[in-house]
Amino acid sequence: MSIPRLTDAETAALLAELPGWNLRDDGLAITRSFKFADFNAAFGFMTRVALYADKADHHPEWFNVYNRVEITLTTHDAGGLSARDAAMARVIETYL
Ligand code: H2B
Repeated sequence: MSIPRLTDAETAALLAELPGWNLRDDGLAITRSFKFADFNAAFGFMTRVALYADKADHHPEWFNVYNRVEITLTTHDAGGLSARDAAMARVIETYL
């Protein structure tokens, strides 16, 4: 399924809306690093994100070591950023 990519203006607006999120060098994804008190808090956060991702059928690329979580959002079906990544980033912010 093909999903429209965000325009450059939409991408800029999204980054302005979401402090802490950065555009990947290739412009095709947004990333954010999170640091929690400990592994329990980090994995609890990841569990909440995972349950949302499952419902939304939109999945993060992520990396975890102990209390650190790095998340990359991109839409494979769009070949870059889409409204799905924007929606997911907004939801992730509510889990902090
Ligand atoms: N996650 C992400 N990040 N991008 C996608 O394009 C995507 C996904 N597509 N999760 C979904 C699953 C698709 O493969 C299924 C078939 O709906």
